Amino acid sequence: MAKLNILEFPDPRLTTVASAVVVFDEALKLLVADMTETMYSAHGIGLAATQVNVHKRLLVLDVSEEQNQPRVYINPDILSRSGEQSHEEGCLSVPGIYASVKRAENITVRAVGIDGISFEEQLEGLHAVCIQHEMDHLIGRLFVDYLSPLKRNMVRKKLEKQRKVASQEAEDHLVI
Ligand code: GNR
Ligand code: NI
Repeated sequence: MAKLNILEFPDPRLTTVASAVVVFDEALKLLVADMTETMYSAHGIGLAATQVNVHKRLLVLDVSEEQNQPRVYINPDILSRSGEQSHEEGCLSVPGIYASVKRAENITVRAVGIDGISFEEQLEGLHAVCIQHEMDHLIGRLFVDYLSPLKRNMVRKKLEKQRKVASQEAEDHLVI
């Protein structure tokens, strides 16, 4: 297995619209295994293929307490949505930034599993939030896109600053 590189905002590749998975082969299984490892290693509860620069409609998630229930959704579709919830969201592609986002409380999802078999699920709460967040990635949308342009610009500047500090620190370690 391998840990994959996660793209970060405002990388334009994160705005790519993913296309449907058509081939269910060993390479797809390997991608799912690598994405799952990458998600756990980054302490995320979900990861969309878009975030690792693979523009196919698939995502992995694990919203369990013990982080021992990985799930895969290939070619996911939301068949119905109802209710409303606001949750404080974060994103591995927007590190260190959190904002409340309003989403549907209940959704019915249809997707295909790694075995190529279609399934349907009713989800609520955090599981529903996470699927909606991941499915947004697959159409090139980030949670910061729900913020005002002003706030989004503040996010961009904060990330730029974080990266500058991190690279300066890396340089310091080289010199000393
Ligand atoms: O790890 C993550 N936590 C999270 C918290 C609230 C709402 C959504 C998420 S998903 C995020 C991982 C990620 O960036 N997935 O795309
Ligand atoms: Ni995300």
